Amino acid sequence: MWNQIEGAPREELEKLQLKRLQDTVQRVYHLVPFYKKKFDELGIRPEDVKSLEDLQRLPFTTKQDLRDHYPFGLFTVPLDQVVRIHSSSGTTGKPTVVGYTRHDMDVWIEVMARSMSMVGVGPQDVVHNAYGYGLFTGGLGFHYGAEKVGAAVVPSSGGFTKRQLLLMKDFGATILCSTPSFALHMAEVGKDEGYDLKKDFKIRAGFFGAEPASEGLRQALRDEWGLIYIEAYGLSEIIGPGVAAGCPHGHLHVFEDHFIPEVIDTETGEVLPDGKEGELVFTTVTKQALPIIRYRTKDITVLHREPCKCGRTLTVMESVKGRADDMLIVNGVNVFPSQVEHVLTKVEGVTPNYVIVLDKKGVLDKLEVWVEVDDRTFADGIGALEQLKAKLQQEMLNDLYINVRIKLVEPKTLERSMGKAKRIIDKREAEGLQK
Ligand code: DLL
Repeated sequence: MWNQIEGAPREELEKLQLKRLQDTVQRVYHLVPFYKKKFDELGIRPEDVKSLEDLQRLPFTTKQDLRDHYPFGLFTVPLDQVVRIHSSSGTTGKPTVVGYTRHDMDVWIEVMARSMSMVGVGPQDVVHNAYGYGLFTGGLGFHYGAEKVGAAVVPSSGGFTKRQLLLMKDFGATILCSTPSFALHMAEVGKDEGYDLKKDFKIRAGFFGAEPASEGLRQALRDEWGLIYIEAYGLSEIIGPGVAAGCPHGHLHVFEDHFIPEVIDTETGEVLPDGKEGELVFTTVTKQALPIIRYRTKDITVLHREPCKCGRTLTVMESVKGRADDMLIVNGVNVFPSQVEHVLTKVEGVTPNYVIVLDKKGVLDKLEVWVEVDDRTFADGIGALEQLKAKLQQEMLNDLYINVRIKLVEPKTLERSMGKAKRIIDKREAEGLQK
């Protein structure tokens, strides 16, 4: 454990959380007109926050609120105290802008160091960091965390897959940081280049995050690279990566002495008890430049609060199934892309490279999945492909209760992502836009 607080008794942790929450509420109320207005409308004064339960009475903050105050309207400090600015583009509208004071950077580096300590990353390690460097928080977040624990960081960023493989091998990288989809792509290119992934590389663990990954995809990465899969979770609005990190027992621990998690009913906004699935909401309690009260992440998960075998007492969040935005409702049945991915990883003959195409046929939604077959099955000819298609359709029906049209495509024809994979093509929206 990097910091003893990760294993502190719950009462001690909650006392700290309450004190920090009270300070944060005072801070935003007095320094940010947006929060003062919202609190006043609800008739809440900062002094009313007397227990952690009172958090539930506070207003939510959304991505739209950040956009409406673009670029620095929700900052609590003047720019001369800001030492870093990041931004995420999203698909529509203005980008979201986040800022850090020196203190915020120290918090971020601390939680990244805690994440890296999950598998004892230290001076003996070479960390190959293939998260994108730039406005995206992935690259620089992992970079500073790896330096903090004393590892040698290779800031390779995304892209240039063949060169990355060469450097990983020649520098003897022991840790890989990347999106799961890019790690899979690297494995594929590595094999094509004639590498023996387990013999030629020394990767012992990987920090994978920034997008959902099904259990099947995780297992494929473990098998291909022979590594320990550590999950990284976070979002720029809260700090970047380092909001939660997977321990060796596979539990994703939230660093809740800095970020308090809640799960709410997406429709009603009611807080749900532990064990119930809903939308994850975070309140930052130590951030200075951009503290956020009850930020709605749109990520769907479940919280658990039992102590873990690793010794941490921190709340565990289940791996995010997907974003509320990405949930597909196909003729009334809810489906996340990661569930489609999981089915694909169970069937021989296909690769977990896929795209979901949504279309409308009359009033009904039509869901088509384009899947890449592997080289061997492709060589087996038409009969084998027809059988594979029927099998996939049946498995989707068994697992997801929906009829899916499968389109098999040739090996290595779907676009590979260098960062977060784009899995959905929504033709329904495109048609709507044209009108
Ligand atoms: O993706 C930060 C990050 C970088 C996390 C590197 C982990 C590793 P954003 O670009 O702001 O920040 O995107 C945040 O990505 O709300 C989730 O929907 C998704 N996401 C992040 N981690 C995971 C994960 C970074 N482990 C959004 N599983 C979040 C599923 C994830 N989704």
